[in-house]
Amino acid sequence: MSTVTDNRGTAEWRELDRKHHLHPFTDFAGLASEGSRIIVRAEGVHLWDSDGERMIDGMAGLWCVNIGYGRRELADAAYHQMLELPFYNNFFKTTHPPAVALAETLSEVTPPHMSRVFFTGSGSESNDTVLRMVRRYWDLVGEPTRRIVISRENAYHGSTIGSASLGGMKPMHDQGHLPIPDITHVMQPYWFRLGGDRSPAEFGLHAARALEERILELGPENVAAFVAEPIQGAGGVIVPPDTYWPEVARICERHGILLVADEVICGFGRTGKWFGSDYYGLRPDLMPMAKGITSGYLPLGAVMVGDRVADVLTSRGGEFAHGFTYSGHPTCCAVALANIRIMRAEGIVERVETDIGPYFQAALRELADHPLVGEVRGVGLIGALQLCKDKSTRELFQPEGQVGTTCRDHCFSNGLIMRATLDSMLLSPPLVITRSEVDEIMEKARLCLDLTARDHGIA
Ligand code: PXG
Repeated sequence: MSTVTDNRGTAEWRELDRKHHLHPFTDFAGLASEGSRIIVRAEGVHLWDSDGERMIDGMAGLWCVNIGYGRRELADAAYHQMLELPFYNNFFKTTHPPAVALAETLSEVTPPHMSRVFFTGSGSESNDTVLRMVRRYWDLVGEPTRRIVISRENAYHGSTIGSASLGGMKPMHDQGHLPIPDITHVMQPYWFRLGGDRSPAEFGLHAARALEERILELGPENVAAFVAEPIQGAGGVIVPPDTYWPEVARICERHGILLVADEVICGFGRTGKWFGSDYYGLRPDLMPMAKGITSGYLPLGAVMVGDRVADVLTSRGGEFAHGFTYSGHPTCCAVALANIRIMRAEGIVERVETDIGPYFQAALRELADHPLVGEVRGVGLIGALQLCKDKSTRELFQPEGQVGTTCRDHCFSNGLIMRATLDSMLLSPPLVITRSEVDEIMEKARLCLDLTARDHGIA
C-alpha cells in the first residue's frame, strides 16, 4: 500500500486537486468543474483509478513507460542507489558511477558515431541544450552567423521557452510571445492533410524541399540546424512518406547544416529499432532523448552528441557554460541502467521489430474499414487512426477536434486510454504489450469508433 494513497477516497482527492493543483496543458476552470480522474495503481499495461476501474494504457503513460508498469528491478535500482548515493552533481570535475555507466551504455545502443552524452532532466531541457550546443558549435568553428534553427509546424519539442519555440505548436506560441528569435518552422510531412493531389512519394519530396527552400531564403550561412522528430508524436503520429527523410538528410548535408533527431518519443524501441534514426537510416549530429530512457519511472533526459559536434566542443570549446542540478542524477541514471539492461536482456526492441510491432500494425489496419477512419499510420508500436468526414476526398471534419474529443472521451469511459490530436487518435502502448492485450485495445477502439460515429450521426 502506498504511503500516499491510503485513507482518502475519490471525492476527497478530487476536491483537494481542484483546490490546490494546476495541471499541465489543462483548462483549470474546466477541469475543476468536471473533476479529475485519479489514477492509483498500475501493472503491466493496465491502470486502475480510485474507483477501482481498470483501463488499458494505449499511451504508455505519456509515450514513456516502455517496459510497462510494476517492474521491481527499477524500484530496487532506485532504492539501492538512494541508500548508496541519492544525489551528487557532475559539476566541478566530479562524477559518480551511475552517470558514467549510463554514458557508456548509451554509447553502445546509439549509432556508432555517437559516443558522448550530456545529461538533462527532461526532453524540454534536452532540446534547450541542443539549442545552446548547436550555436556554440558554429561559434567555435568560426561561422557565428549560423544561428537560425529550422523546425517544423506542429512539432512538439517541450514546454520551456527554448523548446516551445523549437516546437511548432501555434497555441503554445500564442501564449508568451514565442518563438524566440532565430527559430523558424517549415511544413510537416503530413500527407493526409497537406498532400493535395500529390502521391505520398511526391509529397514526401515536396515537404523535404520546403526545408531547402527555407534554407536558401535565409542563406545557408545563417542556418545552424534542422530539428525534427523522426516520426512526429504529439503532432499526430505523422509518419513521413519514405521519400522524405533521405531527401532531408541530403539537404542538410549539402548545406552543411546540423541534423538533430528528437528521439524523445521514437527512442528506446518504439519503432522496433533502438532509435527512430536507426529506423530511417539517419546519421544525426545530435539526439535529444528522455521518456523511454527510464521508461518514465524517474525523470531523466540526455543529448547524445555525434563526433562532429563533440570533437569541436571538446578540442576547442573551453568551458561549456550550461548544465542542470540534476544533470546525470545518480538515482535516475541507476534506474535508466536497470531499464536498458532489461530491454537488452529480454530482447524488447527486437520483439517490437519482428513480432508485436507487426502484429499491432496489422490489427490497427483492420480498423481502416471503419467509416470514420480515413488513414491508418504507424510503425512498430506507435500508430494513429486519422478520423475524417469523407475517405475518398480526405475531407476532415469541421471544426477539427470535436470528433476526436468525442472518441477520446468514449475511450476513457470504456477503459481504453487513447490520446487525440485534433481528429487523429493516437496509440503508443508499452513495448511489453502481449497479443491479447493488443486485441483488447483494438476491440475497445472499434467500439469507441462506433459510439463516436453514432454521436455524430455517421452510419
Ligand atoms: N520532444 C518530444 C518529441 C516530445 O514528445 C518533449 C520533447 C519534451 O519532453 P519533456 O520531458 O520535457 O516533457 C516531448 C514531450 C502529449 C505530450 O500530449 C507529449 C509530450 C509531453 C507532454 C504531453 O502527447 N512529449
